[in-house]
Amino acid sequence: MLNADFLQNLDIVDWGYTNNLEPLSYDKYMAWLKQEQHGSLSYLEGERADQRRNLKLVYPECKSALVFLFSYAEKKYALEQEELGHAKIASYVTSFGGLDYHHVIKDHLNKITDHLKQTLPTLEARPALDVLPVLERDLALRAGLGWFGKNSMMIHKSEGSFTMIGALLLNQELELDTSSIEVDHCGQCTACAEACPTLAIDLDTRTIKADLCVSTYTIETFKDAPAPNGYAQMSEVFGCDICQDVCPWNKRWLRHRLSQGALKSFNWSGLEMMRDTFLKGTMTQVADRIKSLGVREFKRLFKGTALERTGRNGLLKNLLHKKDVSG
Ligand code: B12
Ligand code: SF4
Ligand code: SF4
Repeated sequence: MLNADFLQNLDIVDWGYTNNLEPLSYDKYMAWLKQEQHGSLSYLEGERADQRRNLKLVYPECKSALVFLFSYAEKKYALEQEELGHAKIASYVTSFGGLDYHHVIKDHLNKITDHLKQTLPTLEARPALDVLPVLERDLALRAGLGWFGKNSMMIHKSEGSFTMIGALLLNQELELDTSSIEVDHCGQCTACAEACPTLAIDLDTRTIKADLCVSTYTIETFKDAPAPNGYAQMSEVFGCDICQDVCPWNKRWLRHRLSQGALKSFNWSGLEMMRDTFLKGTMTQVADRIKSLGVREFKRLFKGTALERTGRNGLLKNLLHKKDVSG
């Protein structure tokens, strides 16, 4: 139905199928909201929280789902081999040819739908990728693709956690085996919580306190607001990968990958502007470059990239809270 070469060309490293429309962790999600751990992320509350209870509340015809893991580990580690400046941006931003991953993965999901329709002409599929009120990590769990790490990431045993989850909600069941649920492989490890500079990880519930997370502050907070304690000393200016960088399951991926030969060199095509603005020089130099761009100019230069979300002013806000940015 889905051949390996076709999927590999779309950077899909694994996929799974489930006909279980209800999350296994919905009660944990609701408890998290009740304790107000979602902080300023109000789009996770209310009606959109109710809808997460069952895929039918998002797509009434839904009978099953295919879930795909899109890996960006190779590109992430290839970039780390390059000579870079002081400021860091989350690796997913630079891993999809400079484009916002939503556009790229949605395109891939549409290609998969077209492919499936060749043998299943009555199939209807709705892509789920961040925007629909779906607990995507839980959906990946039900499709057998990994477990919830203590940093709350969906971790795949051989692919690690540098993956994006994309799903197709389907109007019919497929003749496919449903996968068994992956067991927890974190064991006694607590490396992610120890490494998180803002103490955002709650090891007991395997969730994060969203307002303490640098990812929230740098990607989801657009106006000036107090930065989480510890942020000023960090290099991160857009997103954060620290709790994944230290994870033994990602280190294991890298060890295994390097045992097969050198990483492909990083392809800068489409990323030149991002490199020259953000990934060279000191933090102050980066801030100065952003200051010199007007809001419209920034929008034009970074159109279609993940950086569009915060825009010029949001990024400048992130930079001006850095200890080593002068002026
Ligand atoms: C809101 C959001 C955020 C928020 C809140 C993050 C969070 N941890 O909740 C912020 C802005 C901080 C954020 C940051 C990031 N995000 Co985000 N985010 C989302 C979004 C839109 C919703 C997540 C959500 O529902 N959170 C609610 C909380 C309660 O859920 P949870 O943390 O997963 O907690 C679950 C576990 O605790 C679990 N659980 C705990 N114990 C147990 C025990 C058992 C037995 C079981 C079954 C479950 C379980 O139950 C909870 C409920 O499901 C999803 C897309 C989507 N629609 O799902 C992407 C998503 C989670 N984000 C993603 C990514 C890549 C990131 C970043 C890495 C980006 C970056 N580099 O900065 C960081 C990672 C930070 C982190 N450690 O989580 C990916 C994760 C891919 C993966 N492999 O896991 C997703 C799935 C987007 C996608 N389509 O790929 N994100
Ligand atoms: S993404 Fe960064 S700030 Fe957020 S929990 Fe992980 S290490 Fe902490
Ligand atoms: S760092 Fe350790 S505890 Fe955290 S997610 Fe990875 S294996 Fe689990």
